[in-house]
Amino acid sequence: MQAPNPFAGTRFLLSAAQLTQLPADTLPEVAFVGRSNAGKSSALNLICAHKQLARVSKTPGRTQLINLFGVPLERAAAGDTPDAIAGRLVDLPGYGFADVPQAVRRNWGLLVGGYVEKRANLRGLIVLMDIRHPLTDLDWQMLRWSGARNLPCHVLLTKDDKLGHGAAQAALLGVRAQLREAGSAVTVQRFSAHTRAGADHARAVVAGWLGLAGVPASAG
Ligand SMILES: Nc1nc2c(ncn2[C@@H]2O[C@H](COP(=O)(O)OP(=O)(O)OP(=O)(O)O)[C@@H](O)[C@H]2O)c(=O)[nH]1
Ligand SMILES: [Mg+2]
Repeated sequence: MQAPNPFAGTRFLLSAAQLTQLPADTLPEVAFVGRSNAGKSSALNLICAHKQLARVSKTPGRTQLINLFGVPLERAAAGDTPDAIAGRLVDLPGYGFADVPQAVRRNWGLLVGGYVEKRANLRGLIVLMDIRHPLTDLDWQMLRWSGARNLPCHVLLTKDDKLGHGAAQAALLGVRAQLREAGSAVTVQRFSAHTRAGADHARAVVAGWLGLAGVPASAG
């Protein structure tokens, strides 16, 4: 029998346009970040097995909000408070889209940079990159921000279904080699929200970081 998905029942909590609007930093958080259109929302939805949890967009980069989702506490632990949450998943605004005013770019840097560098309860960062266009300048920037505070970081190479197996595997090895060369300890996997390839592993990494029951903390 398949183990129950620890993210079942995850629900939308709130959107924050500024860091001051974030809830108190008492619960563990895992954030999803990446180039706009990389597949962040699709990955979040697949991990939570909830098709419409995070909005999948046709027009990339329009919203500059931090969206937070609550992962429910296991029923046994929640006891009399069935709405209690164990941690949060955080969908950060995407980067790298063309045609946005300088002010929007600056705001993105303040919002996402501030969150990734300073959020005390952030346990790990999932960085999503289209497997056909990995490691852009802003991807490296994200990896530097997380590296600067020794934050665990795991890369999902998304839209794996767009490449044949050989090309996808070559892309994976190429990204791993570049990270190794840069002295980075970041882990990488292939992922597809369409075929669900890599979903179980990604879920285990996130669950491990959040300390959810039954998942080894070192997953990944
Ligand atoms: N083929 C394929 N398409 C995907 C996959 N994941 C996402 N997409 C498509 O890519 C587009 C963007 O997906 P989103 O999940 O909205 O990406 P996002 O990173 O959240 O985008 P923004 O929130 O705008 O930054 C949508 O049209 C998705 O259907 C995948 O694994 N395979
Ligand atoms: Mg999105």
